[in-house]
Amino acid sequence: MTDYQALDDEARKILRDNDRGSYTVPTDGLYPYQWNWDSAFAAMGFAGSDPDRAWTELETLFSGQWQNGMVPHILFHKPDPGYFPGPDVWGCSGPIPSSGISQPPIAATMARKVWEQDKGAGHPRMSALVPKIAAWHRWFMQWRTDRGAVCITHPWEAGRDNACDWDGAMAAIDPQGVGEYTRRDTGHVDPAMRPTKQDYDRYIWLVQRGRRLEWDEEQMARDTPFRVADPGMTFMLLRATRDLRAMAEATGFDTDEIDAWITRLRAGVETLWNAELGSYDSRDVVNGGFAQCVSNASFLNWYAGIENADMLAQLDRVMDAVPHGVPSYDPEGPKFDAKRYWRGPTWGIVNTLIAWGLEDCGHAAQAERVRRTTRDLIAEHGFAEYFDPIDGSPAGGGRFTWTAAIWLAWAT
Ligand code: 9WN
Repeated sequence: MTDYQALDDEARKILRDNDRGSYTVPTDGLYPYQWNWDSAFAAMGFAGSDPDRAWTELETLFSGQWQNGMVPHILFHKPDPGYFPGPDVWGCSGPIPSSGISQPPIAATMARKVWEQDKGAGHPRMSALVPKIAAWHRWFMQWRTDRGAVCITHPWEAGRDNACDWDGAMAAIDPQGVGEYTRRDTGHVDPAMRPTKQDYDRYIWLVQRGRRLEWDEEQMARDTPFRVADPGMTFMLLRATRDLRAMAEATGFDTDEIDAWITRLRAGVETLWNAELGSYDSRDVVNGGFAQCVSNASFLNWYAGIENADMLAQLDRVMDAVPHGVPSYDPEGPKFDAKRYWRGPTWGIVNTLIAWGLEDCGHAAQAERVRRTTRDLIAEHGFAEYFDPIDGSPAGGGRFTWTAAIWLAWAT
């Protein structure tokens, strides 16, 4: 018999242990800083028991916002030798030492969830966040869209680091001159679960390029080998912009510009439909080709309020193919790897977003299937970063903030 009470207690303890006062780290050791979308999940995890702490999490995230509106993917609040690349490699000059790229924009969605649970005392805190979130979304619309679809300029920006989606664009990078460096991630977890050296050389090469161009968006966009329109980012920004609109309306913030973003993003989604594959897919903006990948991000269409019968059939297919879905890459695809990070494993956080979308669109049975499989994975294997979709074994870092957060806010 599963002891749900003990698991709830453990989830709360993980959040407490990873709490650094005004922000949480994803997990002790492997990820010692504040990550953008991890933090948004953490806020959701705190909301049920401590809305004040949930708001603080989001406020700390936005305290690192750059003047151009960008909210960095990592805030390096305190130096820590346990992670590479650190602030010295990024060479950024925002209000808090940070990385020079962003991450999946789910903060508006989570802020709305916190506000819904804390409408009274939370109202002024939500109001204060709205213009900051709007500035971030404006930055995405100005610098990260192609025909309305949201592009990434680095695999880390998508939050799905080594997804097969980027293989073509990554192959176009010649990482010559990247030099010697020492990875830290493979000292914390099994290298078979992490991106390869080929991937890392290119990750670092892209960081070095951004730094050389002083993170100037206009210059970085010129002649870049890596610019990929991502269904995950597009669906997440579309959903988040709708959530931003709801909060803006409640505070008297102008909604005209937000409406125009929604229209553009909605059009962008259409450019990501790969008819040959029968799925939403990533599109290489540099050479125009699709990646030919059904990933877990392909299934975020409902989360963005978009119905699609073909995707429903795809979802049934991939969930039937493995016992512990939703796999991050098609288990019947040629590149499937059950252990390697975003090339096959199941990620509870993405499952959460997929299931919310299914539920909102009236697909209760599918939503429940995704919830149950995620709940059982965590109950049986603990609060891991992600899971092997075939045998369910835990992978990556343990005692993970976002896995604890989804457990408390959604999975049970
Ligand atoms: C690089 C913190 C982050 C997540 C990402 C996940 C992983 C970092 C890394 O960990 O990325 O940003 O070093 O592997 O892919 O989604 O936000 O949990």
